[in-house]
Amino acid sequence: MSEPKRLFFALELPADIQQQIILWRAQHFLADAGRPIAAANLHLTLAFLGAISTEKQRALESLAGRIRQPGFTLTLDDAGQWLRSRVVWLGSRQPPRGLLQLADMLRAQASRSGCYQSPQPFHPHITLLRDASHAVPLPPPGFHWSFPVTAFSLYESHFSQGRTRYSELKRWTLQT
Ligand code: 2AM
Repeated sequence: MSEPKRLFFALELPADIQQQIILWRAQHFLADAGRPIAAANLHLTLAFLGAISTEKQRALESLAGRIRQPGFTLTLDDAGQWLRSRVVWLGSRQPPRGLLQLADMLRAQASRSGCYQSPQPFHPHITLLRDASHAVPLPPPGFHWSFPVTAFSLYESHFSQGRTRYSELKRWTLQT
């Protein structure tokens, strides 16, 4: 039997926006603010699944494939810090309804399949810095990225040689 994998559903960010975000981050955060997430690892988690067996993975993939939902536009215009989880994040002042519906659906499917889901409301965010244990000044408002979301994906998180890598396992297209 294969080892359980650490999986999550997430939205990918377009590569040009990942690059713009890391340039903006370098301009607005000091080097000691926290550990920066690599451009290619910037993503927005919809539902975290934890360590999942192949059998449960297949069941969750089949449920995800039944989701019928239109795409939406995501705007990133908010930033904050959670001192408890030592994370600095980028998010949306007004998350689109489509994003909240998609995350709710995936979280409900995960929960019904026995994956623990926090009862806390979903707070869509893209982690920019980890290990940010001291309060950091946040960039002035006015930053803004917008892009169409046309798909969501299942990712595996691997940790090896001190680095985390995410690989996309499967992708589902949203309706146009
Ligand atoms: P984070 O960036 O806020 O830490 C892969 O680890 C992704 O899953 C990250 O986006 C991470 O969110 C999220 N994640 C990891 N552990 C989690 C948990 N226990 N609950 C919810 N999301 C989690």
